[in-house]
Amino acid sequence: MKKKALLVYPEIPATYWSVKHSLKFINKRASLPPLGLMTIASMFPENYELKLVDMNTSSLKDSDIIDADIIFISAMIIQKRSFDDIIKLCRKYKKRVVAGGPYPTSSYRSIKGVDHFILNESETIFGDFLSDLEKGEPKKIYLSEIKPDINLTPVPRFDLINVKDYNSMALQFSRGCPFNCEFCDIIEMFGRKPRTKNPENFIKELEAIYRTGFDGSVFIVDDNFIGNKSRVKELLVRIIEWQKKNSFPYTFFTEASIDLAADEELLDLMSQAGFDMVFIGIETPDENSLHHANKNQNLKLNMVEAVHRIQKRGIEVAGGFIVGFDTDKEDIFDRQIDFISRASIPMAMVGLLDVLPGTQLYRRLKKENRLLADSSGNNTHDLRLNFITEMPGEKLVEGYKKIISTIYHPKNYFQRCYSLLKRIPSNSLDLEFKPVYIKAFLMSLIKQSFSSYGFYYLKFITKVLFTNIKHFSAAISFAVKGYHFFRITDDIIDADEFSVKLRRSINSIEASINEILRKGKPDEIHLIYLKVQNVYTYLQKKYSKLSRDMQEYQRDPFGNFKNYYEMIMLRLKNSFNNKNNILQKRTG
Ligand code: B12
Ligand code: SF4
Repeated sequence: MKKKALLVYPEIPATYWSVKHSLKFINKRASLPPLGLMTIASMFPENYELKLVDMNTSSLKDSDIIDADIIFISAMIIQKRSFDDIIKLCRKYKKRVVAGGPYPTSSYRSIKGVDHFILNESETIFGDFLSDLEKGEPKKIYLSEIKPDINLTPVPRFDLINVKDYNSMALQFSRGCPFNCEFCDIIEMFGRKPRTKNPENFIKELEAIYRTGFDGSVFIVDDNFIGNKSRVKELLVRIIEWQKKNSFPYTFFTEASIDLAADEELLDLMSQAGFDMVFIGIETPDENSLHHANKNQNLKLNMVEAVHRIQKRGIEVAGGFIVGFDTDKEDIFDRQIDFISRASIPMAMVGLLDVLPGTQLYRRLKKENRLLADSSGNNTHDLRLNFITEMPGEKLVEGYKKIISTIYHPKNYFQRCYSLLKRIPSNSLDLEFKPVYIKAFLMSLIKQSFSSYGFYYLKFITKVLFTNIKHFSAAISFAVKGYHFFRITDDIIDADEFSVKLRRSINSIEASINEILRKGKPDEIHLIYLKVQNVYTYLQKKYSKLSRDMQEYQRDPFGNFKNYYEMIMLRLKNSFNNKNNILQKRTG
C-alpha cells in the first residue's frame, strides 16, 4: 500500500507583496504557488501518494492530517504563526512532521514540535531522509553542507496544485548571487557563485507549466536572475524561441541587480523574451549607506537613469527600499520619497532594516551587542525593530510611516504610474484581451470611482484614455494594484496607531497608580479602577475596528495588554477591599 504524505504550505499574512486585495478583481486566490514544496514533491519515490494543501488557496482540514501518514511543511519566517498552528494539529493527531525551507533552515534551533528538519537545499539529502525513514532510523536533522548542482532539481509537480487559483506561476533558473550585501541572507543560504540550470531543463519546466493550461505570467524566482550574465543570455535565446513557437503565451518577471541597466544586449533579450517587470534592490539613494551596506554595485551608475533605461525597454521596475541603516540621516525619508517619485516606480517595497539570522549584519550587530529580538520576517508591517538603531527607533518608524503614506497616497501613486506609462514603448505592458479583465475593469470602475480617492483615480484613467490609449489596460492593472497598496498602507498606519495607544495606555495607568502610591490617597483607587476599565473598553473597540489581517499582527500585543488589564484590575479590587494594603503587590 502506498504511504500518504501531506505537503502543507502555511498561510502568509497580508503584506505589500501578497497583493491580496487586488486578487479578487481577477478571481485569484494567491499570487504564487509554493515552488519549494512542489519541488520536494518531485523527489518522492512512487510508493508515496501525495497531497498538497496551500493554505493560501484552501483550508487545511483535520481530516487531511488524520488521513496522512507523514506531514511535510515548508515556510518563510513570516509564516511562523500558521506554521506553529499546523504543528499543534499534527501533534494532536500524533503525526510525524518534517520541516524544511527558509524558516526552518534559519531558525530550527528554536522551533518545537518538528520530528525531522531538512535544512538548506534538499536535492542531495532528501533521498537519505526517505531511505532512513524506510529503515526505521530517521535522524532529527539533515543538513546539506554542499551547494548542489541545480540540474539535479527535478521538474516541480505543477499537477499537485490548481493553477487557476494563482495569478502567476513560479520557476527557478539560478541560485546564489555574486554580490555581497551585508544584510542579505541569500548569499549565506545559496552562496556567491550563481548556479544555473541548463536552458534545456528550464524549458522543460516551462513546458510543464504550459501543459497545465495555465494562462498568466511566470515569475522567475531567482534572487539575481542576471548573476551569471552569459548563461542567462543563452537561456533568453531559448525562451525567445519557445515563446515564438507557442505564440507568446507568457510574460515574465524576475529579480535582478541594477547593473542590468548597463547591458544593452541583456535588456534587448529580456524585452524580446516577454519580460515586463523586474524587481531591483535599490535600497537607498544615500551613497554612504550603500557603501556601508556593501551594496557597491548600486554606486557604479546613476540609479534614476538606470531605472529609466530599463523602463524604456518596456520593463517596469519594482524596487526594494530600506530605511534604518546606521548612516541614515534625518533627511533620508524625504530622499527616499523623492527618489521613488523621480524614478517613477509604482511598486516600491519600502521596509525597515530587519536583521535576518545568519547574515553578516547579524554577526556585526551581535558583536556590537545591538540585537534585540529574532526577526519576525516582516519588515513592512511589524514595526518593531529587532536591533538598536542609530536613529532613535520612534523617529525611524515615524519616518517609515511618512514614506509609505506619501508614496501610496493615491495622488502620488497615480502620478508615478502615469510617468512610467509615458516612458515605456507603446507595445509593452499592455494586457492581451481576456474576459476576466473586463470584469476587473468594471469592478475597478465601480469600487475605485466611488472611493475616497475617486477623483485621482478618474483623473488618471481619463488622462491615459485621452493621451496614451494604448496603455489603457496597463493603467487599469496599475489602478487595481493600487487598490491593494492603498488599503494595506491605511491598515499599517491604523495598526501602528493602535499599538502606540496600547503602550501609552499602560504608561498612563502606571503613572496614575504611582501617583496614588506617592500621595498615599487610597480613596482614589476606585477612580483608577474606572479609568482602567474605560481604557480597556476603548482599546477593545479600536482592536475590533482593525482589519482582520492587522488584528492578527496585533494579537500578541493586545493579548499582553489584556493580561496586564486583568492583573491590574484584580490588584485594584484587592486593594480597594483592603485600603491599608494599597497596591502593595502591584507588578510592573
Ligand atoms: C518566491 C518568493 C516569494 C513569493 C512567495 C510565493 C510563495 N507562494 O512561496 C513572494 C514574492 C510572494 C514572496 C514574498 C515575501 N518573501 Co519571499 N521569496 C521568494 C524567493 C525569491 C523564492 C522562493 C522559491 O520559490 N525558491 C525556489 C525553491 C525551489 O527553493 P526553496 O523554497 O528554498 O526550496 C528548497 C529548499 O529550501 C527545500 N525546501 C523548501 N521547503 C521545504 C519543505 C520540506 C518539507 C523539505 C524537506 C524541504 C524544503 O527544498 C527546496 C529544494 O532544495 C525566496 C528567495 C529564494 N531564493 O529562495 C524569497 C524568500 C523566501 N522570501 C523572503 C521574504 C522575507 C519574503 C517577504 C516576507 C518579504 C517582505 N518583507 O514582505 C515577503 C512576504 C510574503 C508575502 N506576504 O507574500 C525570504 C525569507 C527569509 C526567511 N528566512 O524566512 C527569502 C529567503 C528571500 C530573502 N532572503 O529575503 N517571496
Ligand atoms: S544583490 Fe540582492 S541577492 Fe545579491 S547579495 Fe545583494 S541583496 Fe543579496
